[in-house]
Amino acid sequence: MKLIGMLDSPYVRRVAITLKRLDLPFEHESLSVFRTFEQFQRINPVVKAPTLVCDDGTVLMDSSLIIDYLEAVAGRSLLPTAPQARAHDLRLIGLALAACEKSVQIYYEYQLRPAEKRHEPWLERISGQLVAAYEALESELEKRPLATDGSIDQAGISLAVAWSFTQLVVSEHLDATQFPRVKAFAEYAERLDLFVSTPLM
Ligand SMILES: N[C@@H](CCC(=O)N[C@@H](CS)C(=O)NCC(=O)O)C(=O)O
Repeated sequence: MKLIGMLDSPYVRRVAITLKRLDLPFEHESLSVFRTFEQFQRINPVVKAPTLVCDDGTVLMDSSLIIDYLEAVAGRSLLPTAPQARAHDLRLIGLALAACEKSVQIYYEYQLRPAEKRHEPWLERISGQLVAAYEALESELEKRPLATDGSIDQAGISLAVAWSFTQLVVSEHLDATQFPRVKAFAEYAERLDLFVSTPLM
């Protein structure tokens, strides 16, 4: 299998960490959706990171769909099977992915759109959504902390990857001190070998 995309994308990083967590061997081609657009396009005309090229040549995209496939290959899951526990973890993952999406949108507004074309109401809306996602994550961790015993599952991977990415690209859009549990968990995750060997930068 070959993973295409750069680790400064939280979606690529969650897939790379999941591949390692599931002990699946893979190659990694660190192509940029911007700087190496045409090279990326030759592999996946839609130019979405992450892209996974399966051993039979099938080209997959979207991190959650790729992770679904990886779990089928590995024959095990990083989600609980009991419905209530699964719903809890899926809620954390949904919030983390929303935080990634809002961070990317804010980042693109500043990096890609000319300043005179920026639409303030849209920026306010997505910044509010970003904060709302982390508020909900903080409240979930207050109710039920994630384990910090050396293990990590998909909810923890997605949450930590999202937080580190937000801190890297749009930290000025939220006050990190408002989310001490999210921050502490991400710091725990970033010290794990899985994360250290899959650096954001
Ligand atoms: N829902 C997708 C989001 C992937 C995504 O938006 N990736 C960005 C890079 S961080 C990308 O491909 N951007 C280029 C584009 O959308 O044209 C996932 O989970 O993989």
